[in-house]
Amino acid sequence: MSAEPLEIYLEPQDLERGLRQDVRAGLTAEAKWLPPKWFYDSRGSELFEEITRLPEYYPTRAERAVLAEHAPDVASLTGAKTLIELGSGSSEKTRLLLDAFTRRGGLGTFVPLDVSVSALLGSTAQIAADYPGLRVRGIVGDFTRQLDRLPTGGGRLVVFLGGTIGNLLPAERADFLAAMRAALEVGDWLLLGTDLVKDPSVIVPAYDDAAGVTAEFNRNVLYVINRELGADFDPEAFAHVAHWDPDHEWIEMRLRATRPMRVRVLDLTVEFAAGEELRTEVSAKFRPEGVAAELRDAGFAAAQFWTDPDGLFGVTLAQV
Ligand code: AVJ
Repeated sequence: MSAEPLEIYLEPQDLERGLRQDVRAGLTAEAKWLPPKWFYDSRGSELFEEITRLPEYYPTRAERAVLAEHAPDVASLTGAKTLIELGSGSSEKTRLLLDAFTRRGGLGTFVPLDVSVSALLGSTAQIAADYPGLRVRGIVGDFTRQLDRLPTGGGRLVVFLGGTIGNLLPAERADFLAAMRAALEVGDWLLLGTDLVKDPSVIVPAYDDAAGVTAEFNRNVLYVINRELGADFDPEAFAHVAHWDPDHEWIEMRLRATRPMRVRVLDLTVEFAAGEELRTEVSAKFRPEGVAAELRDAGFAAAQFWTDPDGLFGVTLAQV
């Protein structure tokens, strides 16, 4: 079957309004920040795919190892009819699940949801071609906002991989998991990927690679704002910073102004002092007991917790 036309719940004008709101809120704050979702235009999505292949970036490989081992368990335990993937990107690792479901039989529909139209167009066409008989319904949406638009009807498995849940701050995470629970019915399942707390000497290089791909990915958000909002950032005048916060157990990406700058964006003039940092991403790392507790607080029961052989990355299967 060919993929169905993308269902669009985030029109370009909604995206642009969201970007304007975030830029205004983040760049007028005392400590400047931008949310990470704006990295992912087509260039940013490509750079992220390149990151997943870097020697230092272990999460993708570790999560793939878990899925390679346990995808058949996911298929048999859930017996899902519909697989929904939030923040699907290329859906590359999800193929391990689709393969297991194909061998088992019974999965009828795959629903990837992402903010990136370019990523979805590529992934839905390829998956539809490679899994004949599978209905592929791509949804353009924001996983924090479009949970009420997911297909209904039970027999659902929602997968949220890559550790992307770590991009949410703790309070946002609680809201997100509660909304997820509310969107599901008793008997539905959630498969959640979480990067695990480990020595910062392993984490920091994953976010500050030798080849500079992550630095380019980080600066891409400034190119996006220049293009979409007509701003005049000089992205190359910002240095990439990866900072491990031991109290919160998260890594932050920041952009550090290498000289004083004045940036025009929207109706704002934004001043940067030399050395001032703009936070562009939080990527939280988890402890297994913490993941279970957060899921329990949101009304899920953790059924299985798996890690890769090196214990780098955790995947939890939970049920409502
Ligand atoms: C796609 C959110 C899982 O936090 O590790 C990669 C994004 N940022 N390198 C992550 C990212 C810097 C990634 N997630």
